[in-house]
Amino acid sequence: MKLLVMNGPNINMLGIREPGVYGSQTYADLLAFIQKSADEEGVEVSFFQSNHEGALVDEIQAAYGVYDGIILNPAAYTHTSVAILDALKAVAIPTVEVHISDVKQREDFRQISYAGKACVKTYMGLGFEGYRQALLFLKQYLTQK
Ligand code: CA2
Repeated sequence: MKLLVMNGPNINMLGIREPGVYGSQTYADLLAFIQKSADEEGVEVSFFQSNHEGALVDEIQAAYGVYDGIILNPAAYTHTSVAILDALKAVAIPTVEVHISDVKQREDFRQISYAGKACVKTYMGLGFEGYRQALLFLKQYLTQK
């Protein structure tokens, strides 16, 4: 089982600012955490992070026929990007949306998720643990399919 873990803009800055919202661990710590979870579950993972909407769309398209599932934190593009939503619909790869913070408790402009409309599940407000929950969910979801 091959999963692609995608993160959007500024997630590479984790641990550098706003520790009150996103924690004090870095993006490298996040990758190490997910890799450890994947190894424990016998799942193959690849990682992709970009600050560019089109690059994220390109990567979703390139995932077609390669990955069984996607774990996606589109970051700020969650709330703006119909292009990412359309790409997810085009490839129809089971995708789980993850947010480190609890976006439901935050500003009005974070209350819409376009990408989430194409996702089979969403985890938010669990910190890094949300990515592990997404991995566990996809493993079960793809095994049952
Ligand atoms: O909670 C999440 O995971 C978010 O996707 C994070 C996005 C935000 O726009 C979404 O509404 C919720 C922002 C990621 C920015 O990450 C930073 C990291 C360090 C310092 C500042 C921002």
